[in-house]
Amino acid sequence: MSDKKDRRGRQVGLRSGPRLALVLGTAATLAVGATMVFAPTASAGTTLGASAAEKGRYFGTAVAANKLSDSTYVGILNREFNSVTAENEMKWDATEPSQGNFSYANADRIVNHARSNGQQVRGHALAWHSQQPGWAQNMSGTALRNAMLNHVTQVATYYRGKIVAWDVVNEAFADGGGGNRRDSNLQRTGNDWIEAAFRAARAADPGAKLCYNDYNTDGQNAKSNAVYAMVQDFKARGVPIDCVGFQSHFNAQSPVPSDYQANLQRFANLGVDVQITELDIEGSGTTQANNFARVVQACLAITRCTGITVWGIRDTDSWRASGTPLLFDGSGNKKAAYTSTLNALNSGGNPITTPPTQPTTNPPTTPPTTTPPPTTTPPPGGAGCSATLSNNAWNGGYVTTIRVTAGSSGTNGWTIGVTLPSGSTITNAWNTNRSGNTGSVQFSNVAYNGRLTAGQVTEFGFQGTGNAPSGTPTCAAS
Ligand code: 9MR
Repeated sequence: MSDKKDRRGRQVGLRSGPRLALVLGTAATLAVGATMVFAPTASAGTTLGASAAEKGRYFGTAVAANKLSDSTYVGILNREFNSVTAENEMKWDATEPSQGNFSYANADRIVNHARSNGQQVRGHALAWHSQQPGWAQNMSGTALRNAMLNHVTQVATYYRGKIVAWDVVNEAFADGGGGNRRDSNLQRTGNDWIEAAFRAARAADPGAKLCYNDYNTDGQNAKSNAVYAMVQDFKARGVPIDCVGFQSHFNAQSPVPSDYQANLQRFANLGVDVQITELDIEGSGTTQANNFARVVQACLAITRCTGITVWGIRDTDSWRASGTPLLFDGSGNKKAAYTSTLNALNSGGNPITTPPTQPTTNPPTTPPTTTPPPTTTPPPGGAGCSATLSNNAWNGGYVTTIRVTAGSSGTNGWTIGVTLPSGSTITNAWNTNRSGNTGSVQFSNVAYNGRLTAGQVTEFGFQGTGNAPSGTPTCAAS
């Protein structure tokens, strides 16, 4: 084994192997399995990875395989980060495009790049309702359960020894006040599908930390309470779970919660690691910089917060580029948010000059997914678009998710019409521009989700009081 470290404090000559353990440095963090140990070096304090390493943590980014030929992108990636997550390349649709045929080329490009640069790898994501291959979307019951377990087993086995932590299950809880599981084909195979996935992952790669990962669980709310209860139950019953990922996609409607640190701490107190897994914060300037610093400070204040991953490198690499939510601008220059993040990592915290406001409700942040068209429902004929709605309702309120599907000509933009029942009022909406909040309400696309290719799908949502809407929304494409 080599104990050589490069000038950024990263282990080089890293050997893989499920049970290999390295212990180096005074601030060593030990992860059994694909072991990565961070120790302070002379250059700590000048890059995100080195500064995090000095605190015994990692600082990572999501990486897209098709950007590994972009020299600006790769320059920043290699200089600043000591952990990577494949943004899409390890998802089910990417790794098992037809049943039983596994395809790892793009994921391997990321893993190999990371390993040759001494960066650790987070695995994302083994079992998820979204980005399933068409063949899995078509399945149900025992056949789907077995296919999912086989997928978990095969992928976790293939990468055994190379992944420090896996997002075994992603986004399995519904938004809104009910604290319910999200309805999905996987959920319909039985409530125990999550623990079955964790057990399969543990058997396949006993050295990887196994995480549950979700969004809108960053503060204490009905959804995070439900995840908390699941983790508590898993720990009590010996279901293998080691960590909880908090995606931390923040914007004006969903700011860094005032109880962010306290919420992460309560999970850590259950005996799991916590990780900030997909951090991005829309905004600019001082406000954005202060929010990034707050997140870093929260993690550093929690002994079991083992690291932070930002969801992309430059603003232009982001899944929501128009919100400029990352640490580098489109040219690769460091933003104020970069400096505040680095300073917070080095000092354990910057003063917060602009405390974020806390909304009265904690709005969900359903990601605007642009998934491939399900093979079960062919795209509607002709130009135009179609929409369906689904609700998560409770006594006095609801969250509605609208799924927009482009017709055969695709869309440059779309407008959806929904009629609310009498007494119903929308209090908040996301991933859409809204006009009106009672009666007949119109929603149109925002910058990042208007352009859809034929059959492509995107989702937006809103929260309201009173009764949830029903029926089929109207959809007009431009
Ligand atoms: O950033 C990813 C984007 O490129 C994909 O189109 C999208 C498809 O679902 O997934 C994005 O990543 C998501 C992550 O896998 C899970 N949490 C929400 C992220 C942002 O949507």
